[in-house]
Amino acid sequence: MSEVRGARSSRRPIFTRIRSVLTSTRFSEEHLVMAAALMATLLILLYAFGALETKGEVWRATFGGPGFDVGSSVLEKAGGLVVAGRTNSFGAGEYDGWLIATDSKGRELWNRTIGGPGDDEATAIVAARGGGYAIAGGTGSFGAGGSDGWLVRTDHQGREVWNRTFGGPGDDWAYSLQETGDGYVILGETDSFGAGGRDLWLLKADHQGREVWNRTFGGTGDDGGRSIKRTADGFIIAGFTESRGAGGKDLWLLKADPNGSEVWNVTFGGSKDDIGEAVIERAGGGYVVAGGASVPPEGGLGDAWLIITDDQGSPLRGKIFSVGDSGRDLATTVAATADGGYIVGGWSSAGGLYSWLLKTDGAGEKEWDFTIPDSGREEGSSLLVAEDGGYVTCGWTISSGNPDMILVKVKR
Ligand SMILES: [Ca+2]
Ligand SMILES: [Ca+2]
Ligand SMILES: [Ca+2]
Repeated sequence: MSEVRGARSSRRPIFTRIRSVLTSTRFSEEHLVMAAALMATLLILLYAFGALETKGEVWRATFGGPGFDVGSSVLEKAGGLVVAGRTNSFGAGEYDGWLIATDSKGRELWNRTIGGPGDDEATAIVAARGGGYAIAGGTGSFGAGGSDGWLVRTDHQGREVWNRTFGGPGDDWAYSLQETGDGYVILGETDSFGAGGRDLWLLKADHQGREVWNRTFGGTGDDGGRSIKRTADGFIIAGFTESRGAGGKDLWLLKADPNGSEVWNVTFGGSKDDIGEAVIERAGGGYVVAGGASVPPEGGLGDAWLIITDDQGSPLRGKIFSVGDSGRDLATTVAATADGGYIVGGWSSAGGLYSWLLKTDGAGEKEWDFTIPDSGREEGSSLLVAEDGGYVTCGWTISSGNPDMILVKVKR
């Protein structure tokens, strides 16, 4: 690992300029009443036009160099944030996994690259038992050939404690990670093992990263896992399957017991491609799945999809959302909010390629959505609900002319 300098951070004070103009003006006493009236009028106008009610950025921070730098997963820790992703601006060659710790306003505290000469990426980060972090991803630098699934344990400063690769001669990759109390479970896809094509891949490791078991799920088509959450009775998994369902890829929801054995699985979708990107357990039972639905007649991934199921995976609600009328939209992450609703993160290609937040109530009905200017995200990229109730998303921005990693805090 090596430390990288030169990352940039910027903030966008939306109302700061208004405030500075008002406070820098020298009011005479007789103008104070007029000024107060003006300010009251301004506040009324702001309110009338919804400005005070509008979602907006609290801050944004960008990190990167001349190459492509992107954030995939963000974690809140005491007094700050840690984001995991990848960079080909810094490190040991091609892409490297990239960890950046910031304070609570996105100002960098430290950063580390992880990897070798090949393509390496950190896709998920969790707090490790005993302090520090565990990072899952993929490595093309180390392992058994092609790419391998990758689990890296670091201390609280992001310094590597150990790393393990998992896989065979084909391309294997991890996308999601959970701490299980007695180790880790990682989810991804494997081209080395299973029933043919890619298979959904579930792997349990102990606290030293040594494999305990691994399971593959799928048939002769391409099947993959994107998101896993630990539940009281095992794991809930979202991904896609081409081997079963209604045709093309279907969104795939699987329930596994603590040993990784299947309890049930269900598919959602039509004849075109549908995908599950994220899943959470629902308060009171059942699950909430976010992903993409193909919408005829265009085919392919079309609109963002939110599905609420009971505890057996039977759908209670399915809602399809889009930004504008055209373009492709995808939900890549979902989290529960304190008011019993959900916050969904995704991207939209309507009018460019934008990162997008959608807030729903507990029934999945839209309350508001917010497009984050000059900010994109990739499949699987996460968001977090901060302790103060705001939202932090990660992804990339091309504001500097080439893609840099971005963290954006959006007010609740
Ligand atoms: Ca590398
Ligand atoms: Ca491999
Ligand atoms: Ca398969």
